[in-house]
Amino acid sequence: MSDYFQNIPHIPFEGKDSSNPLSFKYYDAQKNVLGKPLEEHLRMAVCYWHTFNWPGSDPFGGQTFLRPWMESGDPLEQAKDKLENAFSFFEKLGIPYFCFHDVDIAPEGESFSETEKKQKIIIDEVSKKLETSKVKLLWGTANLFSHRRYMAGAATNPDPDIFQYAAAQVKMCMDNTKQLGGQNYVLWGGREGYETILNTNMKQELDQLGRFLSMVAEHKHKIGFKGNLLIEPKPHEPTKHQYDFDSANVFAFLQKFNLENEFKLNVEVNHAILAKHSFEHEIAYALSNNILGSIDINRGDYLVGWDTDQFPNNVEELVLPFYYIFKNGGLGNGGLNMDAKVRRQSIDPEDLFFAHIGSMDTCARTLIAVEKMINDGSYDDFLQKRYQGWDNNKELMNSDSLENIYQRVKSENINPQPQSGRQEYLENLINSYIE
Ligand code: XLS
Ligand code: NI
Ligand code: NI
Repeated sequence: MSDYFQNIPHIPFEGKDSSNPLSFKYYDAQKNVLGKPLEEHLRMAVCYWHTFNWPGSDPFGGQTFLRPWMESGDPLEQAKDKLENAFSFFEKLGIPYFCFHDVDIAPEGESFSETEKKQKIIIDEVSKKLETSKVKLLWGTANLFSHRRYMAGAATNPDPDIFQYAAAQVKMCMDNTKQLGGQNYVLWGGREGYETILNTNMKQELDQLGRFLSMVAEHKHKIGFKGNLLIEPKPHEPTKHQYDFDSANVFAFLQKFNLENEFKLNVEVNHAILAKHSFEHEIAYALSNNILGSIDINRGDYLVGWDTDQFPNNVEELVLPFYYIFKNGGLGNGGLNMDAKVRRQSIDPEDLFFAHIGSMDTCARTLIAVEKMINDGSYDDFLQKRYQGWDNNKELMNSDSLENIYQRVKSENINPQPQSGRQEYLENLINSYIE
């Protein structure tokens, strides 16, 4: 077995004046924030795929990362080596959770049964690791987008055999997630969409997706999986028209198929931006409809129009969404999965640590600002005052009619005056909470 991270020590908390790049400046796991330890609020997770599988390729060049488990060799042995190194990474970082796709942790076989055997071998190894480790599984998911069989979709494929293959794969991955004590199960519909309506029967495909998700919900209850089922919206990538474009689109779809109580959302920061929303918009929408499940915390690039999956490092951008989340009771069963990768020139083991440390510090620093914001209450007061007129006008939301309102506007000579929205005042207020 290799020991890729052998030169990296356990990462300590040293505070913001430390000059040690391999230490936390803000992420003090046990610090009491809003009544409980910081790590229990943030529930941060390492994602297996970007941190241990992604080779550093881009459309113009291949692998840049030379990790021992990526060298040629027996794929099962490589998977075990990767697993050992992954757990050493989790422990040195002191991260409480991780997330994986089925194909990230074990190699695929020639047939479904062979793949299942290989999955079982590795899942049993993961089980053993979890027994002696503090790390837990935030969520598992099936990769229904990388293999060529899924090029025209998984649940939405024109070929029912591919639908069946995907269904079997999801069943297996849900069972494995349950075995590992996973707290959620995620579905990101990477290929559930289309390139051109020329070759696409949209109604048929949407019905297939509805049926597929109904079976997923049914299976959850059948096996007694207690975690949440989560759908992760994303627009335009990899297909031109994704069926799960954004939170509102997914919510409408769920309601159509009577699934709105079975699924919640896994909202990803950069997917929100790609949908031409802000992250806080997606969060506020999900919370307004009681469907926020979990977060993929990453960041995009202002100049590059695709999913760059960078580690979050900007507190200003996260304060408002975190405020909504934590004012509303927090992440519940969900967490902050760092669905992010280092840049392809960041080829050393310590680069993986710098990335994760920075993003954990950013989230911790944001939460500390949000605690001040909640305790201070000025922002909340502002919002309440802005809408307080509605407290004295309850009939408008219940029993009134256009006719009544029309009569009243005339008889009471209602002549409203516009009020300032105070955006700049609020921007300054929010910045004042950041330490
Ligand atoms: C891709 C998605 C993916 C999901 C899990 O853009 O973010 O990584 O989180 O399949
Ligand atoms: Ni994601
Ligand atoms: Ni993504």
